[in-house]
Amino acid sequence: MFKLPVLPYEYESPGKHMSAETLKYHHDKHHQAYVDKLNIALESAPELQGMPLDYLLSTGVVLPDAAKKAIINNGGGHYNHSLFWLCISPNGGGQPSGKIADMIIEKYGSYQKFVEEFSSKALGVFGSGWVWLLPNGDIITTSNQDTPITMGLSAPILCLDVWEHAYYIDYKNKRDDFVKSWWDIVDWESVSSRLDTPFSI
Ligand code: MN3
Repeated sequence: MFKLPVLPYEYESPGKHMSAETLKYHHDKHHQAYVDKLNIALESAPELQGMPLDYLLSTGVVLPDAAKKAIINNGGGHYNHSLFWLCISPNGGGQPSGKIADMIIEKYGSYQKFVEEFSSKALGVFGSGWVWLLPNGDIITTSNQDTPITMGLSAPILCLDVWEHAYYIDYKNKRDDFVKSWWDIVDWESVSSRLDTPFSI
């Protein structure tokens, strides 16, 4: 049985960048629903129970047809949100330093250019989806709850949820305002740690 992870900060603490109301709905309702539906899907596939989520979403597993779509969608939802909560912190923001900063500057020239590129991809996602930073510095997007590991790519180190439920309460339809504000809560220490220890669940 998969479980909803506890947020590593208080609902109130990201403050004006992400309200407690948004976090409560997003974590307690949306994320919880993915966990619940994933567990229900696995009831019909007992041979997969107890397997790590990374494995269920990887290219190395053949999922039974009856449960495949539900596992990809809800397992992806659980994986993506679990990483998303770790990417932000009330003490976040500012510029990255160390290895992660070197990687970004080597690939994009400057932190600012990287932010522009990532933000522009975030605004370019049509409908619901995600933006990802991979350990090699590539920025990619996915639709719905698709996740890079299902595409055979490395575990992502940073992600941004651009589903409307991630920002509508605080920013209404203004995804660009949400993305701009989100940089002020990105936890670069956490992002950097995933260069050494890939995210796994
Ligand atoms: Mn979401």
